[in-house]
Amino acid sequence: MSELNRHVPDPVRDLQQITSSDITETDFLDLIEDKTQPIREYFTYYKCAIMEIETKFRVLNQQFSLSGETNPIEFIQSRIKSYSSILHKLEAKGVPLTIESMDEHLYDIAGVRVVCSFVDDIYRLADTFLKQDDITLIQMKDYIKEPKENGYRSLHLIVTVPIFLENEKRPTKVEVQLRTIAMDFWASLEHKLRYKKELTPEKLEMLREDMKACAEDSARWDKRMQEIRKKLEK
Ligand code: 0O2
Repeated sequence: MSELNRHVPDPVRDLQQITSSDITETDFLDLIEDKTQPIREYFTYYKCAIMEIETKFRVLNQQFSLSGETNPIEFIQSRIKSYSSILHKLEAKGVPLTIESMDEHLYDIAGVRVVCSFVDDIYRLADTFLKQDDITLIQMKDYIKEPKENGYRSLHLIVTVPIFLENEKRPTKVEVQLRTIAMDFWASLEHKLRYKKELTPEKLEMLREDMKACAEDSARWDKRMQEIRKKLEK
């Protein structure tokens, strides 16, 4: 059994242990606590990194409004990747299913999504954020300038941010996704489509085409709204 699996809650395995020995409820809870401790430790680092990144964007949002502009950020959403998504991604990458491998190979365990009204604000925020001297850019994917084949658009930044622990300064990876409200609306609908397993291939293909057309329409809307704002500012 892999290292990661050993640390991940596994009700079947734990049930087997309970039925094969006289284990009390307290022992059972201790067992769960003990087995999941190493991965929970990593998850705590990722949660701290999310807090750091969220604060940076909240500060930028406030600062932009000082110069008489409206706040560029509509909302921020953050999440830690689920155990099962981590396992699937490690398997898909063909790398060891260990906690160390997870920390090395997966860049999106901590995810922060910053949603703005206008495309220009996305680039301005990203630019200012990346200039901060404690942020290191590992990778940038600009799916706004070059959308995915299905129409997906967003700006993805993989960065490290240091988190300050009791005896250690620990650079921690976070994936930041910046997108407009329209891009976010599209992505959440497309995400639902991915899990519609009961659809026939023909229906699925039709919906994919529809989604692609929607992505193009909404990109045009984003552009027009941006132009209207520019005129209003003038
Ligand atoms: P979830 O549920 O958000 O965690 P890499 O991470 O670089 O090894 P990947 O997945 O190709 O490989 O990276 P990419 O393209 O930067 O995508 C990372 C994340 O962007 C995805 O995470 C989604 O959140 C989002 N994303 C990318 N493409 C699409 C898309 O076509 N549709 C939607 N709705 N979201 C997309 P996860 O791990 O797939 O999912």
